[in-house]
Amino acid sequence: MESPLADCAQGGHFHVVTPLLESWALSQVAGTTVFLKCENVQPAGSFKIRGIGHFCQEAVKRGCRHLVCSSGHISTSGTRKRTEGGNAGFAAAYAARKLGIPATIVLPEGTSPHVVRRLQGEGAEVQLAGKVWDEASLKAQELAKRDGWVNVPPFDHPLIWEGHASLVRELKAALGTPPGALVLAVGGGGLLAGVAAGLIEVGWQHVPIITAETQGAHCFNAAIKAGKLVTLPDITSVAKSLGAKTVARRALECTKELEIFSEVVDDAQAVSAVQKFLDDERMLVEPACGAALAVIYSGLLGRLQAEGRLSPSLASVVVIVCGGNNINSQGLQALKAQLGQS
Ligand code: PLV
Repeated sequence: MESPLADCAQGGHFHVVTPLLESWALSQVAGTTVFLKCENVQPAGSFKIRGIGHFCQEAVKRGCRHLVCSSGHISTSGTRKRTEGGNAGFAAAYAARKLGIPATIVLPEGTSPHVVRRLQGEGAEVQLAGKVWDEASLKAQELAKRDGWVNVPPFDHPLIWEGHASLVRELKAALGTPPGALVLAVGGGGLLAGVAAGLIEVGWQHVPIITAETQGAHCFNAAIKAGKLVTLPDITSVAKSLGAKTVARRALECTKELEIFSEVVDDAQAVSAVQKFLDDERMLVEPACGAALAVIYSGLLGRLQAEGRLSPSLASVVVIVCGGNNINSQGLQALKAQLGQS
């Protein structure tokens, strides 16, 4: 059997080509054919492995011997605070195992033992540092000063975008002709920057992108409105995986090169979309992904069409089902209870 490194040297990658499924239920709601790009079935649970896998492979080619990633978000449920593992951390741990090198994932103190065990199960060493992610991130940066150690950025790096761009190449291979619009969630803007790069690469730069954020994690929308980068004071949304306080500069630049409609939904719409999607498609995703699905379920697509901003007759709409690890049936019930939906 070939080693993962040999595989990597031959240009192999760690993500899988994901299914593009037509959704009858979402098509009914949208009044147009909706395709789901199912990133929820990627190794490590989300689209993140595309960019992070690529970044880690390139880092190793350039001499990296140890990967470091700070990941994890504090979430509050009632009076209880707990830390969820960031999807970037899961992807980095997975990539490191495939590359056969060690990974250290730095998480804030108070991270649930479940998350620690899962990352350790991927073979990663887990260090707990600081009370919040920013402090864990400082620790990771300090560790990355060691010889041969490299810090894995969750979204703000050209190699991350290059990796995410593979998603658009797959869309082109599966669809042939361009869709009428693409829907995706924005946290730090890495997915957006990668999809934009992919669209430009395959000559589909005229395809409009509808970006979805939740109120309280809306740093991209805030930046568009201000015409410059904005740092949110705090992340108050339950969609913690969208919880970057400042979007990547490149994401804001994309608005000048492509047609982008930035939408903000509230937590209730994102969580309700998660529940509807579970019932309609039998797939459970994080509220971060629910934000994108809410563009269809909450009628925002129809509104953009009614306002004449999007064509009333779209060829099809592709929703990027970004996935996410921080959800299970109990977690969904807790979110619904928190938002008065149960
Ligand atoms: N989540 C990253 C960064 O958080 C993380 O470490 O969890 N959907 C899901 C399921 C995600 O995990 C993320 C990113 C996004 C969407 C947004 O992607 P981005 O950051 O590239 O815009 C802050």
